[in-house]
Amino acid sequence: NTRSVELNWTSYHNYDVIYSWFDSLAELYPENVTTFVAGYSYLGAEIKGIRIQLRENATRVAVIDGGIHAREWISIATATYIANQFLTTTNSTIRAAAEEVIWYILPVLNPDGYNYTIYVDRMHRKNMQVNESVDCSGYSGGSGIGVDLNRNFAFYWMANGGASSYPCSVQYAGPYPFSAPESQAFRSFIGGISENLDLYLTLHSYSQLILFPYGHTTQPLDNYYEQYTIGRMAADAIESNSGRKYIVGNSAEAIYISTGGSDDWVKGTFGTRLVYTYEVRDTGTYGFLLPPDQIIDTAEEVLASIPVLVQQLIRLDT
Ligand code: PAY
Ligand code: ZN
Repeated sequence: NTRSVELNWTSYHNYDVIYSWFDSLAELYPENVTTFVAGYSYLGAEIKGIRIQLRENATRVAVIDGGIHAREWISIATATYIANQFLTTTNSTIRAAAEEVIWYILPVLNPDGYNYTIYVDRMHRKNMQVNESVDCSGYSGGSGIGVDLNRNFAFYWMANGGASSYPCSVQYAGPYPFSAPESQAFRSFIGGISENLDLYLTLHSYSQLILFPYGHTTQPLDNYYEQYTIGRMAADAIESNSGRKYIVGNSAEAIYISTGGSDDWVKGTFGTRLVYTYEVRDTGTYGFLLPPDQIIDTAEEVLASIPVLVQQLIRLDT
């Protein structure tokens, strides 16, 4: 019998601690929680997730991920906070939403990069893949290490800008789509559950935005209006929770043109009805270095928007 591990949200934790906590949850809630490994990182770390099903007859499936970018620590802490709340909340609205859906939560899609930001270079964004030898000294736009996983997905890969073929760039898209083991792991994981996938929520920081596909064009997607309206409702729920304003729009117009993101790939490949990229706190005061005393408030505001997304999914179905 392993010792039970508890997590807190007053500091940031490395993936070993998070994964041990997952194991404890699976022991504590054997009826509702299982862990799974989506695949392995470049350096061989597990990309581990937790599956939460509170009601036996739940059929809708949702994925929440975080940490695709190494330095965006708050996305990881928010994902674990949400998992914990789904299991322990006394708020009936949150509980009801949690029960409607089978949740797959993968807080650390880029474990190697996350460790590197904890122990070596706090501002690293990419994974830790070794690129073809190229001298990045004297280049201020990034380091030679790694691929930007959010440019490595096979949907309009490197097609319309906002991604780079230069290995030193922070937005290096990799030599070909799915060249990174982490994006491959995500592909095979999603491939296995895509059939009933209704909601994909990918957490990033920072800017306080609720983005939806696509990143390669400002041209509205098929259900633009639906995604926009529901995104707007989610932003309203956030604002009533904390007073924070989140701007809603498709990626290309609300932030910038980009290609090869996980959101666009999920939408473009599987047609998943609701796909959102949340850029959580803040708007630049601390940026990626969001102090740990803001973890709970940030995670709470994100959590407050989840019942809205679930209720709208149900409405669309009926
Ligand atoms: O879905 O359009 C999208 C992705 C947008 C994000 C990206 O570049 O991948 C936006 C950035 C991010 O979270 O990585 C925003 C931050 C502030 C950045 O590094 O530019
Ligand atoms: Zn990001």
